[in-house]
Amino acid sequence: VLTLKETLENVIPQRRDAVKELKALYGNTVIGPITISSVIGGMRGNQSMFWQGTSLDPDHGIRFQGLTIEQCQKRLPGTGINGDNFLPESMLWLLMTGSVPSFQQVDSLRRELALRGKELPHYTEKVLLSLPKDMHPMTQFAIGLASMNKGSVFATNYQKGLIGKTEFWKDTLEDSLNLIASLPLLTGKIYSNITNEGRPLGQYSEDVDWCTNICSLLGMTEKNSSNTGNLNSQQSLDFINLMRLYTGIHVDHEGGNVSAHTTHLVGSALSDPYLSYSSGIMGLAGPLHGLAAQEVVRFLIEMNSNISSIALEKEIKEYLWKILKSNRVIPGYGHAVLRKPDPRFTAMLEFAQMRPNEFKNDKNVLLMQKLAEVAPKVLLEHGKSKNPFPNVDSASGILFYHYGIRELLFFTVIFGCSRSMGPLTQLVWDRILGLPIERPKSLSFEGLEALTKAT
Ligand code: NMX
Ligand code: MLT
Repeated sequence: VLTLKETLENVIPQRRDAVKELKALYGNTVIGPITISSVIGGMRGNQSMFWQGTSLDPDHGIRFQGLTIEQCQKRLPGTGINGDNFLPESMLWLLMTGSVPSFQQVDSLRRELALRGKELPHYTEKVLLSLPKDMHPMTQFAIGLASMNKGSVFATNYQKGLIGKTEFWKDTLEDSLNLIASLPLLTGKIYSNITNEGRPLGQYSEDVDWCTNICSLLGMTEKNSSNTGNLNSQQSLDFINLMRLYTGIHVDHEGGNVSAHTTHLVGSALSDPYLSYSSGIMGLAGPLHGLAAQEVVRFLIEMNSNISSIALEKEIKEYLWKILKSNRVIPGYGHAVLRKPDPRFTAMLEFAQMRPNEFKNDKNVLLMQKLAEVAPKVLLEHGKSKNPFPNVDSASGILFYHYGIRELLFFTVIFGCSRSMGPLTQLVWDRILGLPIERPKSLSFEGLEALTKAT
């Protein structure tokens, strides 16, 4: 079986030629206007980034190398055990190479990552242990990742002048695979820092998949002595599959989202993958982006303690209006690009709906479902948000909470494990294609004003 790197090597020449030809033949083709509104409006709608792995349709949502979530669920390999979700390792292969892997290819990548990730650098362990236990887990995450730049193969070989531009991608791939592989231990370390004075909650194994290791290190398997969630064997299997589903579909959301764009921007200065993705994580830690995952859980719990019954739509509406009138956002709703319910939200919802007995008495999960009916009506009436529908963060955190992960600030770390795969894939491709440093032109008020007079 060819490795991921060998498979990539076979794809590269044709893709390099195609991009070179596109630029040579059509480099001057105009692809859209840039308006003053977009310049002072977060560049909304500007089609100005090159991004290969995923694309986002406002009405139909995310596609991974052209495949919908449903198609990925049908076609991407899992463990081979009936009922198991596809492995995020499969998604990584798809994003990197553009093709659906075979079971053997995924299994070899699973094994490769498990071997690469079997220990954290000692200096990273030391840095993490020295952090205040109440420091936000996303800050710990970004610091941990940035510290790993000390071992970057790309940065070391670049400093020594050992590699030429056409070969940059190889060390970038090496670092990216090492980074992704390190995430179970890094995540486990952060979780044990905030819950267990840094003492391990579970075991790492070279024989299992990336998500099983994440779950084990969070103490979320039945046989763990800590058994964080007091899970029985069915719940423990379900939790691992929830983790596979979640981390399989949060990998990327085309290039313009804050975490992906930041990783790409920082990487364009030839910062190594650790520094680039650490910056992406800092962007993911914003409440309008990934931190909404924690905000939604806080919001659902608070709302539940303020309403007398989930069945009383009137009370839910009043609660939502109170938030809107105080100029706050309803977390988990709205999107910069999507104009329909987020299919990632639907996939997470379906996970709960397929297990009615597990969730029938969980009033937070029930409220999450009810809110998906009520909040869009309120947001439509409010009339501001261009998209009144639930986004990806609406359902995810509360499902993890159900199984026993109760530290709200931690949810976005799980998002960050998944998001590594898309932006780091693009970083490898940025280097394969030799893309230049990103450096758009900015305009002052006077500069914009002058342009209005010119037209
Ligand atoms: N609740 C209240 N107001 C909203 C919401 C919401 N959920 N969504 C948008 N608006 C407001 C928005 O604040 C803006 O108000 P103003 O004109 O006063 O600045 C107005 O509606 C127009 O915004 P849009 O153009 O619809 O949205 P935009 O593209 O600027 O922002 C989000 C997109 C996702 C940042 C925005 O919808 C939001 O803040 N949602 C809540 C936070 C959230 O769930 N974020 C997670 C996104 C997914 N992720 O993981 O990254
Ligand atoms: C994401 O997954 O990155 C979010 O939905 C935000 C976005 O696409 O802008």
